[in-house]
Amino acid sequence: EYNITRPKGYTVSYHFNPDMEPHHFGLTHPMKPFRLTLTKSLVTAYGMNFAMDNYNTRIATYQELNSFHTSDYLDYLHMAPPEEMPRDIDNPDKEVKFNLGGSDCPLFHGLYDYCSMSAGSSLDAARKICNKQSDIAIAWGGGLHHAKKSEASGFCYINDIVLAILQLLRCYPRVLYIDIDVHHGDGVEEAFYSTDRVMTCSFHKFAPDVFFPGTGGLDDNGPKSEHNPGAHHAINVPLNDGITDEQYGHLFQSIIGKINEKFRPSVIALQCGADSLAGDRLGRFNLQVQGHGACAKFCKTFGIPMIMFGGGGYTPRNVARAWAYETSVAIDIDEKINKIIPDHTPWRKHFVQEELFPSLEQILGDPRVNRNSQKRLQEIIQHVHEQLRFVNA
Ligand code: VJV
Ligand code: CA
Ligand code: ZN
Repeated sequence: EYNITRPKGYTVSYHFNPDMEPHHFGLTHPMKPFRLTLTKSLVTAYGMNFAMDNYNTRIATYQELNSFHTSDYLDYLHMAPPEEMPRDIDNPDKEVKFNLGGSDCPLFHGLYDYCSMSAGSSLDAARKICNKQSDIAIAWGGGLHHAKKSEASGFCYINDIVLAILQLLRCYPRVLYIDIDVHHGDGVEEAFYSTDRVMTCSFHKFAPDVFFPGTGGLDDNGPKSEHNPGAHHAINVPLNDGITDEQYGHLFQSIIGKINEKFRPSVIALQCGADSLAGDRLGRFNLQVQGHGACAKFCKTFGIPMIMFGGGGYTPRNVARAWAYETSVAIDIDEKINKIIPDHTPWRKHFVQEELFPSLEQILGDPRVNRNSQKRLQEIIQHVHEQLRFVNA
């Protein structure tokens, strides 16, 4: 038994729109909006709602979406009729506009509302941070990092992160964007490629032509011209299959620690894509819930405001464990529940008795072979530290 009370000295806010859940990308599409409800249930089941300000968020307006996305694209997103079957399977010759209507980004019923809800949550989170009414704002319905200003990409239609960062830039001089989704945060990187007010840093599986989206190599560090303010302000950490908590934690702390020292961000935007967990349907890494959550915990030690976004995550029960655990990190009770939430499985006792789970470590799914050598990881750290020599905020 434990009592959950508000963390001392700072405020955490949780931004959620229950109407996102009923939306469907299609029965077998990997993106399942109900993982947001699953997360929220776990958060309330542990009483964490008592330690935070909880907001049911509004829908973003057309004008707000228009601060990044073009009118052409938004109008089409608004008007395009839902289709029964993804075009590229059903009818490969039919025209695809703005990359809408393929099997990755299907046109489903209520799509525009769904996108406006996701963006609305992230914008509300950013506003609470700007107003100083919140120190850590959580928007698990956001984090859709692939969307471009006139194009849908990789399950993302509206880039809520870009919209939220644009809002933060009105009140803060420098924003650090960190992306621990297993995919490269290409949309956010591209949007802020030419400015030194936003530094982007993505950790991802990198294998061009094999793994989506194929960008984000170690040498992609922003515009190559030294006269462009964005030079050296894009950091990429390309990884191989099977990286472990220990390796990831070491990389994350040495890279993000150094960025914090050199760039001195005034606020952090952390994309917490949960497809970097072991056992993810699309992912390739071996992170446990604790290792994933350690990233948020480390960012918190800088004592600056932070937004935590969702993102990928395709094994819903694991997504809920990770985001509920990260919520507990935000409100500072992660030590109390360190084992409970990461291992939360309704029928776990039964499985353990049946010896279906030889060890709790494997609760997320079978680990993948680790293809990250210590030598390579050291080279990555070295390269990033060299980039940061050019950065002085
Ligand atoms: O790899 C791709 C693109 C293809 C074309 C489309 N086919 C279906 C797959 C290959 C080249 N797309 C990726 C997109 C990943 C998006 C990740 C998003 C995020 O986590 O970073 C942020 C929210 C991809 N990988 C796997 C699939 N698509 C995939 C899509 C499906 C599917 C199974 C796998 C779509 C529909 C259905 N099954 C029924
Ligand atoms: Ca990433
Ligand atoms: Zn992803």
